[in-house]
Amino acid sequence: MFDDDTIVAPATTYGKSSLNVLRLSGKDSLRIAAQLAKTTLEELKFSLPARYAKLTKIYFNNNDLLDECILIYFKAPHSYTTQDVVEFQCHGGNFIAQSILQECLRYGARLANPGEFTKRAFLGGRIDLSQAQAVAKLIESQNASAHQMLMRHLKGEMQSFCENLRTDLIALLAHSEVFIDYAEEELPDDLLENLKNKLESILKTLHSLLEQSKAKRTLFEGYRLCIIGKPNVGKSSLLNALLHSNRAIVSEIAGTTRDSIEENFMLGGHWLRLIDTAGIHQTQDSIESEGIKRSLEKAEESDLVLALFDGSSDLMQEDLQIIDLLRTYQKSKKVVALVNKMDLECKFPLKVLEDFNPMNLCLKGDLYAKDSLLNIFKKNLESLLDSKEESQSLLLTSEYQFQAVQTCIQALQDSILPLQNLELEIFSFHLNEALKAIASITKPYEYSQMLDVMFGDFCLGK
Ligand SMILES: Nc1nc2c(ncn2[C@@H]2O[C@H](COP(=O)(O)OP(=O)(O)OP(=O)(O)O)[C@@H](O)[C@H]2O)c(=O)[nH]1
Ligand SMILES: [Mg+2]
Repeated sequence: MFDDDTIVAPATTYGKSSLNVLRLSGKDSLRIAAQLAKTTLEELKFSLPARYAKLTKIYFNNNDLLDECILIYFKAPHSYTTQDVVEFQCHGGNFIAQSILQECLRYGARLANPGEFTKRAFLGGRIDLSQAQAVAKLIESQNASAHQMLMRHLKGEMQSFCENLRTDLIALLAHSEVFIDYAEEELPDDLLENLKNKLESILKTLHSLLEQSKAKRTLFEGYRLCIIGKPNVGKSSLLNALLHSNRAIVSEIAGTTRDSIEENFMLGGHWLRLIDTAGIHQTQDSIESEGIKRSLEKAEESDLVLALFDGSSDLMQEDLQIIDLLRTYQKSKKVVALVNKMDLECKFPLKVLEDFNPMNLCLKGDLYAKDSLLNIFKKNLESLLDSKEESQSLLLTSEYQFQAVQTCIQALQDSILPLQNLELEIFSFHLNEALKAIASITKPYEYSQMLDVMFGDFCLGK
């Protein structure tokens, strides 16, 4: 599975920046670096001790000076990939980094596949699969809590969890194997009870891991917040206020927003996707109807619905429709009711929203004053998201881990009946399946194709 090639890739994205980093990994890394520095392997080995940063002139087109780079040599096995690694820290911009890459290719390196550095770290035994997946997810992590959980995976907590589970399963298996050849009447009286209790306790642990992880899934995917309401209540004004920009058109004409508008923004430690939608109301206009259909779809797909009501207007049929929607959404997601335009005389019967603990809002005037209603709402929203994310327990972080745990649970459930019938061979067979599923979270050595697919999700250079 370990190929012999020396690979190269940029570790930073190209663009206007002061520095770029490229990495070479493999047995020829130092030789290739020496060729770029127009020196011999021996001289470079002498002048570039492992783990020291050295300012080095790099040449291209044979003799033209390209850049002065910082070179760092990580000697195998003390590197990320466990192989010889040379890191080039060059000046920013596309040209220098691209030219270094081209020179490395010319001297025999191959362009790394996405995730290949981490794949080598895994194959070299430096990290296990749960840690490798944490690396991939860390790069995309959307909020502080997700980052914290991924760091726990990276530090090896998932590895320890799987090892403990494996030890328990092996103990169960050993117990069963000992008695496989015994006749039923020779079996200890409490054997069935003992095995059943152990099995149930393992299943309980796995179920709780799965349930908690399902509940916190949005932690790793980022929250989607959808703003809904009848026309003209201030949905687009809220989007603009949260983004600090005039992203959406705001006007006193009802039906201004025809199609949904999506933007990302940061609130506290949370990276959110905010969706402004077309106002929900009865209409014969086919374009407006399509917009409203989309509003409902967006609300359906989101994790949190912000429903806006106009405090300066009487209760209308559309408001009742929105309240009905909130009751339905409440079953599967968080909903927040907001009564806007509180700078005007309040005509809206707030009582109809009492089940939703509505918050007052005003999107006119000094929005960003410390005690503005917008700021109070933002603080409340932040703590709502914090409480949604709070988790002391370890969580599964990828679809792959979910599947492995589900397979393990299934295998253990399949083992219950044979255990009750004292068919210990079949019981052991299912336990082995459960063991395989758990091992696949950290060390699935036998699945080389699967590894390619999994590491393919990484970005280049990691
Ligand atoms: N007085 C007052 N006017 C507001 C407030 N918030 C928004 N408005 C005004 O209400 C009108 C409608 O605001 P929008 O943000 O376009 O409302 P919308 O819900 O996006 O409307 P549609 O896109 O048509 O569904 C605009 O004239 C805003 O300036 C507020 O808190 N107080
Ligand atoms: Mg609008």
